[in-house]
Amino acid sequence: MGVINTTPDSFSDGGTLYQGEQLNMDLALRRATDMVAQGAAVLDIGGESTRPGAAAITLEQEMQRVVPLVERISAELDVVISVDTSAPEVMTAAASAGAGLINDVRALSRAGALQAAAATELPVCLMHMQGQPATMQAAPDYADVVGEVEAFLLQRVAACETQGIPRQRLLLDPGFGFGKSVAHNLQLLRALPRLAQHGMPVLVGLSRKSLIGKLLGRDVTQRLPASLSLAVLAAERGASIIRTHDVAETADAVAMWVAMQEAGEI
Ligand code: 7PJ
Repeated sequence: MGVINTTPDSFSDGGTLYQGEQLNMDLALRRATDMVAQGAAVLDIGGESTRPGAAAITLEQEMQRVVPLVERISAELDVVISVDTSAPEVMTAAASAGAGLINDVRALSRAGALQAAAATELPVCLMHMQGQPATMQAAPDYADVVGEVEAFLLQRVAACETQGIPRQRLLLDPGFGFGKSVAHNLQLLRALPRLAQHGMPVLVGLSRKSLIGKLLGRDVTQRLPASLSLAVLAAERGASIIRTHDVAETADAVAMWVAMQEAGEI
């Protein structure tokens, strides 16, 4: 899953698709085309920056950033389009514009989100977050991080099923970096097999995240090698979808692991 950020202030690739105040659609489409050529099966389009301390955006801004780009990519490329949103209105509009997956870092917790997602009949990725983006990294706190993340996700699965979204249509994501210390992130990575055992595909986003900065002292521009290592570790532990800013490199890294796996079956 390649990340296309339409936010001017993303921590990882902030504003690179902007010309002044305006999202450049041609640049965004070129980025999308490159990612598909490099092996992305899914593109994740987001309009809300959830980095710690990011400015809140209005629904209108999010709609304007996301929906026209979904429409354009869906018209021009053969790829599943994921929409990274918590807003029910954006889910509905993006589905009409051609989105194939809803990716909600708030796990359909906003008022109306369960209903809107159900009505689209699209698959949904449910992610765990402790707290709110502005403050979530201040003091992440768990008695049992793995148990609590798992229990939260299963409770959201039950809420989806009640609303008519079957679990065959759900993906789970522990939400690396979303209200997690370095130790919490590492414990969750170790425990991915436990999350995967529920039968729903596991999606992980570790690309360029701050745990790498904290562990290795790397600036955000120097986190590719560690991101690739984390991608392979996650794949090995059962992740089905790797969310990444660096599609070509991640595809190669995971392909080596796949080749090794397949050699065992020859
Ligand atoms: C994630 C996400 C993640 C899912 C972001 C960033 C921050 N969606 N959206 N999982 N992270 N499902 O790109 O580092 O980890 S935004």
